[in-house]
Amino acid sequence: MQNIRVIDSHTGGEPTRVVIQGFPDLGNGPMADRLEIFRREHDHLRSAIVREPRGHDAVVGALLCEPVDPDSAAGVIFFNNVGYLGMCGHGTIGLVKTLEYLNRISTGTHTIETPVGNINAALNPDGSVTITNVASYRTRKSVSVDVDGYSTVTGDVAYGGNWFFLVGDHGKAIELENLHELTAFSVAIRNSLRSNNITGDNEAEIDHIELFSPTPTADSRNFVLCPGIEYDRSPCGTGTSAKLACLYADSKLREGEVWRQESVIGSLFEGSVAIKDNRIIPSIKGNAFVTAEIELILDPNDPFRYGIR
Ligand code: PYC
Repeated sequence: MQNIRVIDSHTGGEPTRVVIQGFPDLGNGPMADRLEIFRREHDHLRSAIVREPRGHDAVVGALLCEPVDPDSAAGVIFFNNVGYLGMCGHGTIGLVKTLEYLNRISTGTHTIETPVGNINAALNPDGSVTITNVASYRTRKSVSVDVDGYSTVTGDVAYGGNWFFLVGDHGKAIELENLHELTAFSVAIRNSLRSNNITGDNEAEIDHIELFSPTPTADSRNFVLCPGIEYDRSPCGTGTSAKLACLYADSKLREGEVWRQESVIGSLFEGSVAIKDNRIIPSIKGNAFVTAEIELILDPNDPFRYGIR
C-alpha cells in the first residue's frame, strides 16, 4: 500500500488538494527542477491524487515542498488533471489556509517558492489571504482569430503566472446555466489559437481562456477555462492578474486601485497592482476554507490506483 496524506480546501468554490505527506523525495533544487522530476518520474501520482476515482477534474493539486531558502514558509508545485501549472492563485490562497490549519504559519506575510518564482502571501487578521503575484503583462492586444463554428473572436494575450486569452466581446451570458456553451466556445477559441500559432512567450501554449461580462455586483464577472477543460469556480488568481495587467496597460486601472472580479459562481477576488521596476505586480485577495483531511490509499491490487486516465 502507498499512503498519501492530503488536506482539501476550496477558494471561492475552486478546490485545492495540498499533499502534506507520503510523496517521493524530489531533492533540494528549485521548484522548477523539482517539477521536472515530478513530471518525469511520478506523473502517475499526479493523476492518482487529483483524478477520479479519488478526485475529480476540477481539483488542483499542490505538492507541499521544503523550500530552498529556510526563510520561506514553503515551496509548492501545482498540478491538475492534465499536467502542471506554473502558478496558481486560488491554490496559493488554499495553501496558506492549509498551513494555518497545520499551525505552520500565523498572521503575517510569508514567502512561497513556486516553479515560476517566489511570491509573497499574507494571512490577514480577518482570515482572508492576499497574494502578491509574479510580474504580469500583456504581450498582444486585440488579436482576432476565426473560431471554428463561431465568428471571429478578438482578445488579448496576457501572462499572470499562466498564459491567458482574454475576451470581452463574445455575446455569451456568463451564467452557471450556460456552462456547457461557455466551455464549448472557450475550447473552440483555444483550438483556433493553437492552429493559428498564437502563443505566449517562447511559444508557450495559451491554455487558459477567460471570458468577461459586466455584472451589477462587481467590476466584472468571468468564466475561465482551465487546461483540462474544467472551469474555474473562483475568479482565477492568475487570470485576474492577467486582467489587471491589461487594465493597467489600457489606463483603465491606476496603481493601488481595487478591482473586484467575480467568478461564474459569484465568488469574489479583490485585485490591485503595484508598479515595481517598471513591472506590473498584481495582488489578489480572497478567502479559502479547509474542507477535509484525508489519507489516500493506493492499493497495488486496484487497477485504477493511479486514477482514470
Ligand atoms: O487561481 O490561478 C488560479 C488558477 C489557475 C487554474 C485554476 N485556478
